[in-house]
Amino acid sequence: MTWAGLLSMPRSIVLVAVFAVAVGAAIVLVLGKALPAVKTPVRSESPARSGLSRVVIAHHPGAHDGSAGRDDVHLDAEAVRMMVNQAVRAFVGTGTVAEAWELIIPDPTKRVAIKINCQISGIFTKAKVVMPIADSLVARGVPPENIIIYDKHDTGFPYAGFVRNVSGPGVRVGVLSYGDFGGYSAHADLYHIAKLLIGESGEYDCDYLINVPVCKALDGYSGVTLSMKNHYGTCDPRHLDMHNHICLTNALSPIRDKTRLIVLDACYCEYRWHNGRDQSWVDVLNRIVVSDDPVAVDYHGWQMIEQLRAEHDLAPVDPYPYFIDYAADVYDLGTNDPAEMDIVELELPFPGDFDLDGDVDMDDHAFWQQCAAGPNDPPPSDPPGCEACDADEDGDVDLRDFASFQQDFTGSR
Ligand SMILES: [Ca+2]
Ligand SMILES: [Ca+2]
Ligand SMILES: [Ca+2]
Repeated sequence: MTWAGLLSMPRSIVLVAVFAVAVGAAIVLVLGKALPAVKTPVRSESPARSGLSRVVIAHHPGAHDGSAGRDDVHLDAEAVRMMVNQAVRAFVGTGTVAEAWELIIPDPTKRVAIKINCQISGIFTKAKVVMPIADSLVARGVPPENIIIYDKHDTGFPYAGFVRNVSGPGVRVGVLSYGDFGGYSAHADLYHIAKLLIGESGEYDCDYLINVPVCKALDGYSGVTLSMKNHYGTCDPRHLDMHNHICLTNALSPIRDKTRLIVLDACYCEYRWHNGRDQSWVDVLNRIVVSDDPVAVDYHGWQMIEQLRAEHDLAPVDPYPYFIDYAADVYDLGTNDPAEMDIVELELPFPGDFDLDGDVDMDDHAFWQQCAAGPNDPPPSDPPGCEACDADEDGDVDLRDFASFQQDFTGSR
């Protein structure tokens, strides 16, 4: 393989032009206030995949540190960052993570609300999952003070790694139950988040919403808590007919139209509901699920929960999570049919990514070259880690291993 051959190797990633802005869109009026009528598509579409809901499931076996702990502190920040960044990049379909965020956030002068779930102290959205998102928003040009991380309660904050910052410099973090970001509203439907999302107070008026839920069972209520249920407590206080109300909440225009991305924190998953600190039913999954289809995300999260329950000899969740079916069939919020999904599974780190930065590029090639000692000779001990270049595991780093490296090459991203 020559140098020229390496540089001209097939590259499957092709940037596709962003969709033209839809024409003739009507102004949507919600609660008497005009909202953006056109939702700019997030994804670069390839024709073969158009019409399907893309769902990216990233897995990094090194995300959890292997200890008995199940909190933020027990996650490897860089492994989680790789999962989040590569899942987002693969979801949008761009060459680089930065290019992906240009499409997710078309206008960086707007405010971005990030919904987390820190309702209880046993399972919660972790700061190490949200930090790569916030960092990418800042890199996109969003002022840190325009990034508002919120939940209704902060019960899980000490274990999740979040610290309230309501008015100081930097990314804002707070809870609606204290009125940090506008508090209650007279509007029954939007309830706590009216002022945050539709600017009733003139102070927040977030134009973009990113949902970062957790993976947990909710026996006795909605069966599971994933992306759609994550908005329920902040938008609608009623627990009657919960399955329909979860769907109604997610059908509200400010939530449906402002949601740019869903990043399911499935580093851990609580497969049996427990309201408290006891983490006996929290397992390690080391996964991140990214999509903009809340129904597809919830379908996959639900399957993960059921798989864990089966492994622990538990019956399926009770009640059955009807809201996922309703959301697809009645409310048209997405799809729960895998045949209508473009499911992308990422196993991380990528083979050939020797410097563990999420790509296989010239830097990795430079490392490979230092390790290549030819057939039948062991690779040098310096630099350390050369055994990673022995793709066929026959004790040397030679041209056959280079053929594998060539296959894995992605270019910088
Ligand atoms: Ca690399
Ligand atoms: Ca070899
Ligand atoms: Ca690189």
